This record gives sequence, C-alpha cells and structure tokens, in this order.
Amino acid sequence: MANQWRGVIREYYDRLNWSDSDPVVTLGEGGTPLIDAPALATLLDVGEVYLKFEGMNPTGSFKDRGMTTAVSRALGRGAKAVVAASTGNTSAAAAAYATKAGMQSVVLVPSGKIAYGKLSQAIAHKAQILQVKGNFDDCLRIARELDEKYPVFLVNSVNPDRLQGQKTASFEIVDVLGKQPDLHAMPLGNAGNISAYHLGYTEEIKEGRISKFPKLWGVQAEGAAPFIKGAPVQKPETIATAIRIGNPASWDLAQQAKKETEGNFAFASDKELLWMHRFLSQECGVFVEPSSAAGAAGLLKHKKLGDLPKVDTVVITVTGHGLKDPDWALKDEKGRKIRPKRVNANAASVASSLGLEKS
Ligand code: AN7
Repeated sequence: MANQWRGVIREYYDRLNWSDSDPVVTLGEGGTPLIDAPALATLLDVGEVYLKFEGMNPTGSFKDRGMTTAVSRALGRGAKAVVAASTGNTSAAAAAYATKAGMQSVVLVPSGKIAYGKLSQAIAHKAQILQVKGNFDDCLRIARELDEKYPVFLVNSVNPDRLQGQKTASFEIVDVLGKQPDLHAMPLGNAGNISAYHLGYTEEIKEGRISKFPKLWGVQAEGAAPFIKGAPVQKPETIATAIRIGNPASWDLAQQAKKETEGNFAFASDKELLWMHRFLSQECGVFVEPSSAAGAAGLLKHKKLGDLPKVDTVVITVTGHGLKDPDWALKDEKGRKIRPKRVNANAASVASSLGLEKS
C-alpha cells in the first residue's frame, strides 16, 4: 500500500491535529485532480483555469473529505450512530463512512428532491433514510434536535470536524499549483465548503506557504440565493437540488470568507447552470452534476456583465460527479429527451447513419 494515496487524514496528519490513538475511518478520499480547462479560460478571458474535480472522491463528491474526519472523531467519542440532513451528497457520504466505521447512519432528505444517484448510494450503504415532508432547512433543524436529545451524532457541516477535513482541498491546490490562485469559485449552498476553503487558505498563509488569499467566490442558484438577497429564502427552488438551500448554517463564516479574501457572492439561473453543465462536459471533458457548474456559471455571468476582476489563475471547484444526477445530460438545450438513433446490426447501416462515404 506504500504508493497509494492514503486519504486526507493520513496525508495531512499534523495539520488535522491527529494523534496515533485517534481512529481513522477512510475510503481514500482527497488527492483529486486539478484539471486544466483551456476552453473555459478562453470563454472567461482569463489566463488559466483549473477545475478541482471533487467528483473523483470515493462517493463522488467533496463531502467525503469532511466525512472522514467527522465519522472518525465520532467513532473516537464512542458514537454508535450518526445523523445527517442532506440534499443528497452528504447522505451518500455519511452512509458510506458510517458503514466503513461499523456504525448506523440516519439520513433526512427533502421528500422527492434528491437526485436518483444519491438516493441509491444512501440505500446501498444501508442508511436509515427518511424523506421529510419539507425542504433541506427543515431536515437540518430536525437533525440538530435529534443530536441534542437522542443518542445520535450530527455529521452536518455545523460539526467543526467536517470543515477540518474539507480544508484539505485548499492544501492540495497550493501543493499542486505551488502558489495560490488569484480567484477561486465554487457553488454555495449551506456554506460549509467556502468556509472550509477559507480556513485552509488561512492556515496556508500562517504556515508561510502562500502570501495572500485567492478571492473566494460563492455562487448560488438564482431561486435559492439567500446570500444575494441578504436574508434567508423561505421557499428555495432550483433544478440544482444539491444547493436548494434557503437558510445556510455557516452564514457568518461565509460572510467572513468573502470579506477577508475580497471575494464575492454571485448567482446563476437554472438555464445558466445547465448551459455551463453542458459546456463542462462537451468542451472540457468533465462531467459534473448541475449544481457543480455554479462556480463557472457565476463567473461567466460576471464576465458578460463586464465586472469580472482582472485575474490570471482561476481555480473552480466542481463539487459532485455528473453520474449523481445523469438525467440532465439526456436532455438537449430545449429540454427534449435525447435518444441515440437505432440502427440495423451491420456496418453499412451504421456508416449511412453517420453520413460516412467509403474511403
Ligand atoms: C454537489 O449534501 O448540502 O455550501 O446536504 O452537494 O458546503 O453546502 C450539499 C451541498 C455544492 C454546496 N455542490 O456546498 C448536502 C449538501 C454539491 C453539493 C454544495 C453541495 P455547501
């Protein structure tokens, strides 16, 4: 196992304050690729763009980074069961890591509003999954109450152990680039991730590995954009179900991240999200779920508005894999279902469908 990436706890042992007696529950998360995206750099008219492809984590989203630390700490404290509210990805990660730890997981999801792939993961990893007749914000309220009053351990990002694991993504970016990006954009939902990146970059500055922050941009879906409105949104709506969140838990931390890094909050419509989702798969070779296109979609919106800061190196975190919610790839820009053509089983028929002439 000597040459294998060991997961974020073992790779960043000292920087997570781990000691030898602390349990490590890992599925090998982290070490995700930073993929150059020249087509996107051209589109945004910036020097270079790199996609931090968090869909390459074991359960297909960035949540694994925080779940390895949260579940390990929970195990260390004697927990038998963990609970999470989720728009989908947290439930998949909680279920997988709890299983690895030999614990039970309980996940609360908004009824009918989580993507198929994520639901199948939670079920596959034998979570006790309940569909709550409400939205994510209701689920989180209930999960917090369960944590307070019952013998279950909360592993949402309000648990500080989650941010500790997630901050390692900043370390990896600096490790690979050898510097900080000028601007770093990502989707913004419950605001755990932007807070974790801020924490990670803060520590990189303290360690003297970089000298200043990248501008952190958090991008919301237009119908679920409390940071744009400046107040919670009662009935968040967007096709990007992962970020269908109206009352973000890490409100203050996200505001601080924006302020300290001279960053920004932006939003994109569902149409803009789907356009960018398609651009990333068709022009960059990176298949993400629609919410994960938010970072790039928000930057494009501001490029068109003419107020994108003049920057050279841009990192965009794409948070979840396209296979989580694959239905969107099977629709064209007008929402019509795409069905590959049926052909007879011979070369002539295939060639004629492709419009090929004999060479
Ligand atoms: C793909 O799984 O909140 O701003 O319960 O799944 O840290 O909340 C997921 C959020 C971005 C937003 N991209 O991150 C959940 C959940 C994807 C996500 C976000 C989520 P935060």
